[in-house]
Amino acid sequence: MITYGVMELAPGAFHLKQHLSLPQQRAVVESCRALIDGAVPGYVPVVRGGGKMHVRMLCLGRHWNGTTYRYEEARSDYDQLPVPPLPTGLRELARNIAAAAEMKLDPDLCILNYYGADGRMGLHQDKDESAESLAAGVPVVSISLGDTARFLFGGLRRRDPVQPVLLESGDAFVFGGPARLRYHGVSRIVPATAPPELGLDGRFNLTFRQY
Ligand SMILES: O=C(O)CCC(=O)C(=O)O
Repeated sequence: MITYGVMELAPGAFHLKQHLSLPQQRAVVESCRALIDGAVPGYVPVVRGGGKMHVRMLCLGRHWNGTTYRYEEARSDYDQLPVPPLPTGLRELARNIAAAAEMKLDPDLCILNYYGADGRMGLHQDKDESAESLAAGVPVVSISLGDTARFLFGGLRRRDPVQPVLLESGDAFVFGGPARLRYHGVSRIVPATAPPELGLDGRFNLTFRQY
């Protein structure tokens, strides 16, 4: 049975509002801070065509290369450093969130993004995971922490209408099965909306995937 508080936005797409308690949010924020300012720090990717992304990114488990759109072991598009491992606790958290939406995910990678006040992300599909994973509709699990984001959830074609969804601190969003390849993005961050207890300016978002 799908857990109470889980809203199905489209077949296979679930918004789990306030899924993480404040102490859980605080713990994940601390991990994000330590990771993104750690020995292999977050950076602003430059993508194919030369544009800079509007987030600071750190990949865990596998590195997503913004120029080849492929996963790799070391950051060959940036500083050649090996990708840090995906911490077990985060992996377990994502697995449990997928289960709350009655989906199965055993993540081996996570993309951690930090959005400042002017952070955003254009509409895109998450389609660089393995053909098997995509064909099976293995879900992406997303966790939002800090400032609210105006998340856009679209269809399977770029020109399909998009549904705006406010993702607040502690929310999770799961999209798999028939929703796995839906377009999505973040049009803006709503500054100063983070719970004060987190001491966070801006927003962390983690998307867990199974290659
Ligand atoms: O920040 C978000 O909510 C979405 C992030 C995203 O789409 C991605 O990392 O591919």
